Amino acid sequence: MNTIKHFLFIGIILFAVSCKKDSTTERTDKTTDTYLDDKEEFELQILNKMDTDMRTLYTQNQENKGSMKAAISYNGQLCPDSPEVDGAVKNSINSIDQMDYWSFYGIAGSLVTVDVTRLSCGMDPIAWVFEGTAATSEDVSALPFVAAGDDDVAPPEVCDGTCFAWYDPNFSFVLPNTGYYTVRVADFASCGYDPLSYQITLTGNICDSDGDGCNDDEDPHPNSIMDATVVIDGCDSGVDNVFVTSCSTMSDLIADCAASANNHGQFVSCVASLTNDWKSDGLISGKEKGKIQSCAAGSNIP
Ligand SMILES: [Ca+2]
Ligand SMILES: [Ca+2]
Repeated sequence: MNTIKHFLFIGIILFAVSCKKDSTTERTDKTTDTYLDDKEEFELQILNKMDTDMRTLYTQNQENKGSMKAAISYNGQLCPDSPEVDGAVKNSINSIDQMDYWSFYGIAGSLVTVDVTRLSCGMDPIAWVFEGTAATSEDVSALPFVAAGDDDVAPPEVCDGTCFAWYDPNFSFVLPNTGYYTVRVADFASCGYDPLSYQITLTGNICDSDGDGCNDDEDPHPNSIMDATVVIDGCDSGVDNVFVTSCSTMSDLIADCAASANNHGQFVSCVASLTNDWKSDGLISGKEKGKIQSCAAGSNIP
């Protein structure tokens, strides 16, 4: 960069810094992003805040498809209000395949907020959310784009006066479908050196969809049937539908019998096996066992 360009670049940064400091000095909550919903517009915002050299490098990296095909691994599943810290993310301008990946599970219609706070002051975090999970960085880019955030809230005060003053991501969106999502985190226009660390926190109805204390990725019934009593094909046994294990209710296990049975006899036999166990374990009385069996026998399952 020649001297004039250099001062022009610094001048633009200082101008940007002064504008931001005047407008926002505290962390603020935002509801749904509207202006960031469009992926291309978001990319444009990114490009616009780069100087020429950085933009050229970024574009070259984007065009280098080979570096986008790196196999990825997920750092873990994000759960609400449970901050996770990672320090492995690299400067993505120089190595665009060095991004961080997290997953979360959520149900359609949930409002989810992603907050990324830099712990290394030299970092400039940026985050994207895609629907689904994938095995390579290129495959992630091909997933449906959901939302992204970049310069949304001020970095921790301790970082004032260091490096660039680009802000940290804090953005909200509504989940279009029930299932797993990918959160991709990268460093962008940092002045720091690897590794750059950050804290990521998600809030919203994610991770433990049925609220039974078992995270979805370990819950054999992530959407447990929580009816007050055991109901089979409309027949209410009147027996309390309790958790048989920490993650599954009686009705969950009866539903499993319904799903796996090839004929009605198999279903009734499968339920009988369950109720025998529950009676032995003292969960139900002999009379209650009879009520559940009666409902199973009278059902049209399968
Ligand atoms: Ca659960
Ligand atoms: Ca469950």
